[in-house]
Parts: sequence; C-alpha cells; structure tokens
Amino acid sequence: SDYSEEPPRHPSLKVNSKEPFNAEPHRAALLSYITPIDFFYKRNHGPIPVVDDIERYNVSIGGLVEKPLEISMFEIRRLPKYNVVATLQCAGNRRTEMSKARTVKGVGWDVSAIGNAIWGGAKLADVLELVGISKHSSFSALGGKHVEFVSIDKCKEENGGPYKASISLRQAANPEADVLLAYEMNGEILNRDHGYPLRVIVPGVIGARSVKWLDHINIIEEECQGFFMQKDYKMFPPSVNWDNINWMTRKAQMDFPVQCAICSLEDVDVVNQVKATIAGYAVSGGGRGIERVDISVDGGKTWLEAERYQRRNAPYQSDDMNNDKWAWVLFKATVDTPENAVIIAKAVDAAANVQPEKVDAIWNLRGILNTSWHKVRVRRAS
Ligand code: MTE
Ligand code: MO
Repeated sequence: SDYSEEPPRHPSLKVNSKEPFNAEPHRAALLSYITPIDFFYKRNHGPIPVVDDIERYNVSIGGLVEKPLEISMFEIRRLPKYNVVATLQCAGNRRTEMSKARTVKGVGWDVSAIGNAIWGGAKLADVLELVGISKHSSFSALGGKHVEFVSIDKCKEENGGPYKASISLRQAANPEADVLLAYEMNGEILNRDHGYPLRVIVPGVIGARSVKWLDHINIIEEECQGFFMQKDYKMFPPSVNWDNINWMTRKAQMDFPVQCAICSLEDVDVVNQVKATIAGYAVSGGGRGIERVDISVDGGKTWLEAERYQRRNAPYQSDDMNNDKWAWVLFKATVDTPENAVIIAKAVDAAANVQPEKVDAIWNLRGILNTSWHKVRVRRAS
C-alpha cells in the first residue's frame, strides 16, 4: 500500500507505528477538557485516503431499505446540525501496561489513545429517516437490524478492502444515542487523519466503531462480518490463548467500561514539592457518568476523593442534566507525597462500576480494555 500522501502531523506525538500511522500525545496534553486536534490520538489501519473532489463525494445508503439513496456532502450539511462533546477511546488504550503482565498482540499504547472533542454533524437518526427508517425503531421494513458503515481506506486485515463496522439499528435510529455523521471536529472541518470529509461518531462505544472516511451505509440483517467486528476488538477471558481461541464465542465489543488515568505524572517521576498535583481524565461508556475518582498515595490502603471538572472548568455534578453525557471529566487532587510513593487513581461510574485493581484479572490476548487501577511511582526530590 501507498503511504506517499500522508498528512502532516505534530512532531511531539509519540509514534507507536509509522505505517499505518498510529500515534498518541504526551500525557500532559490530555489535561485540557477539549483535546486539541493536533494532540488527538490517531489510529489507522492503512494509508489516509485522499478525497479531493468534495463536490462529487457522496454516501450511498442501501441494503434492506425501501428507498435506497445517495446523499451528497451538500445535502448532509443541510440537515439539522448537532454539536456533541464525546470522548473517543481506542479499545487498545493502556495496552503497553497490560503487555507487561503477560505479552499481548497489538499496537502498544500508553494512556493517551483517548481524546475528548466537539463533533459537529448530522444525526444518523435523521439520515436514516430519509430512507424510510423511523426514529426509535429497531428494524427496517425489510427486516434490517444492523447498520453497517463502510469506508474507502484499504486495510491489510481486510485483504486490501475497506475498514468496516456496524452498530444495532436500534442505537442508530435512536436520536438520544447521538450517533453522528460528523464533518467537524472542535469547530473546524474534519481533517484527513480524523476522517475527512465524513466519519461516524458512536458516543460511549470503543473507537473502532466510529468509522472514518465513510463511503456507504448498509442496512443488514446480521451484524457486519468484517475483520474488525469478527476477528478483532473482542474481549476474551485470561484463559484463552492463540492456540485455543475461537472468535465465534464472543460478541463484538461495543460500550467501553469505566476508565481513568493520571496524566500529570509519567510512570516513574520525580516530584519537586511535598505537595503534588494529581490530575487526569475519567470516563465511562454507554453514557454512564463519572460518580467519583479516588486517589491513594499509599498503594491503596487509604483514599481521598478528587475534585472533578467538566465543561471547561465548571465543577462537575453527576445530577446536572446539562452535563456532557458522552464526555470525560477531568479530576484533580493535591496530595502530600511520601518520599517514595505509588500513586493510584480509580474511578467509579454512575452505575457504581469500579475499575479492577489488577491487570491480571482482565488480561486478554489482544490487550483490549485495560481499565485496571492506574498507578504511577514517584520519588520526592530532596
Ligand atoms: N475507520 C477507518 N476507516 N479506518 C480505521 O483504521 N480505526 C478505528 C476508527 N475508525 C479506523 C476507523 C479505530 S480502531 C479507532 S480507535 C478510531 O477510528 C480512531 O479515530 P481517530 O484516529 O480519529 O482518533
Ligand atoms: Mo481503536
């Protein structure tokens, strides 16, 4: 495949793989509520497609619908526009740490394969109405139950074919699920790395289902049979290895679990003051808000609760109806650091789901969904 037309990228990104381009920012870049586009992680499975004739770009919608349709970018932009603040997280976020417990297969990521952006675009539920699928329905008139998104990129896992994924029609046709066909990111035209001219955003769900460079939408009876739905992005138990794996036994991962990470410190850090600021992000999938973030400086014996912020420094209240449902919260705590400390953060979501303490309990051979307690080791400069 051809990597001669890759877009320019910020030089400070940590490149985990050059071709395809996979990179994440340094931890500290995640300490602003809205992640700047330059510092938003980039996760690709092939070269970045070139779309230069925007006038002729359109998305076809077909499959089990009575009125198949081709919709142009111009027509998509004329539909009601929504701005949704949503966190996108790769299922492989924090994989490197999981691999330290026992080797896993996949691109290595620190804690920054995640970002929070303002996505602007049309609601998929509005677009589906144009082909005769009414809002809040679970199947199309012709029996379609899944909505498949097909890209124009070329991936080796698909034998040179395009990246694809699907979500349930119930979620796609539900306006409250806020699934978008997005053409803007943080108020700017979506750039090539993030899916220009149009991508899907499925809030609360692992990034793999938010298909970039959207080419067509198929209404289908069974879920998408593509590689990334059937042979990847599934959560296996720790007992499954590459000799006994049976991909059919697990479902395609959708919602991500409760997650948090400390971004104000690197893994092994020296702090200069007796008081250190512990700050980072916390988020849960499925629109479940963050209830609490607990911090420990003594390896988990005692805990204190961190302050939480959402919406550019407004204090976070979990009962606030105006909160950004799909967005992360940033947390902060000032702690007295012992000479040598293991600082831990763990979050609790609105359903009282808690992050697991140890990575071994959730270890899986593909290294996805590492949500174990995030720990950093610090030494106080004396
Ligand atoms: N869409 C296409 N067409 N090709 C891809 O490789 N990668 C997916 C998803 N959509 C991918 C894609 C994965 S695994 C993730 S985590 C997100 O896009 C990453 O989106 P970003 O690069 O905008 O951060
Ligand atoms: Mo991903």
